[in-house]
Amino acid sequence: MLRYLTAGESHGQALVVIVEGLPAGLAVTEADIQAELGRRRLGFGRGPRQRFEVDEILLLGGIRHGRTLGSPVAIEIKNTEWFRSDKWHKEMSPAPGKTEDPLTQPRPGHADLAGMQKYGFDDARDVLERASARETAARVAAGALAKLLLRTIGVEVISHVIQMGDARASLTVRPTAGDLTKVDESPVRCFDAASEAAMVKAVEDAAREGDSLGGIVEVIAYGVPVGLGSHVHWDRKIDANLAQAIMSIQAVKGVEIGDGFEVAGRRGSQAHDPIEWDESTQSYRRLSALAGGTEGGMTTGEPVIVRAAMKPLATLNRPTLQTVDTVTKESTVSFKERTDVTAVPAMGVVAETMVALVLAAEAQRKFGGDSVDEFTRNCASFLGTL
Ligand code: EPS
Repeated sequence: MLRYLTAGESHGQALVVIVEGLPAGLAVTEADIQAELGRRRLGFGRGPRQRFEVDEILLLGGIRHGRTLGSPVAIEIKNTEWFRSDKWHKEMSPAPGKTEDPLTQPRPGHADLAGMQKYGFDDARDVLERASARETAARVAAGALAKLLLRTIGVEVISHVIQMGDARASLTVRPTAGDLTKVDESPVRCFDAASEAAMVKAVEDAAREGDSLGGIVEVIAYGVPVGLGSHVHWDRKIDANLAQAIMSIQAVKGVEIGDGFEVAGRRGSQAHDPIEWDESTQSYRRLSALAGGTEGGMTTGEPVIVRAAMKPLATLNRPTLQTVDTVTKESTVSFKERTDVTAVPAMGVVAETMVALVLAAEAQRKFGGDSVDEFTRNCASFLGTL
């Protein structure tokens, strides 16, 4: 099974990810991974750090002459911040010592206070450095490999922003795999051009007031073969695994598969995707996409559609959130840090990553194979039996 571990703190020296279980023979270049990391830095509303963070990577193992070896792939992503100032060398030094500037006004909505209590820390930085969404850079590097593997069986995973604050896009037309460049060119990664201006304005308004914004992203995976995941056991259901993966993204508080929340209010006769036999392709197809391409915990062969709702960031440029100083126990407002107004466009790229990692793991579980050739052959052979 494909598995991966990330390590590293936001202002530490680097992030590291190890991806184990990839087949041998997958063509990978540094540029493939860089491209995905660059996409994660996209989006109007990010803070100053994104302008200097370059996500410089080092391929440490598992790849030789542009091909995976079947051994664990290890990737290091340097944190530009560490190399820019002495402050972080001191603050994040692994050597014994103590900070002169502990953060003791935990932000409501962040991991700060619960983490301080759970781990016995008196400095919120001991928690927030790892809770930070900087960690998603390491996941995106892993996701780049998952996307390359999925591409060998014709799967493409894309995303677009469908809501920014209260500005919502029309969902009448969905981007296809070929539209990803157009989505990425939008300052808010929105495919619906008519809604883009309202989204940009929502970000500008929040920025002016020192506030932050959440939103909703939709991920669509095209070309997913029928039969990934299973109905036979709770922890093998693909929709459950997608939900867990998406919910693990920092600040995501809601997950929807297809139109899951909308169909809850409909009658059964109006809530399911009718099935039809398509003579031209000699295959079944669904006439709508309410179920988001999954039924009974398995992919149906239709596009997989997952939505992720992100809460507004808990760090504000003009702090107004009530909290308590953990030393004096006096009421105060949470500490001020340099921050993004919104990270919803970037979260879309991270959500693609998480969907790709789940689908790649399940595809490997179904089709197996120690080499990419064996993996693709097994997939084609299965599809040929349908
Ligand atoms: C983050 C806060 C900001 C973001 C960071 C995630 O960092 P800083 O506090 O250093 O300005 O820029 O995201 C990234 C560095 C990144 O690469 O996505 C947070 O608190 O989660």
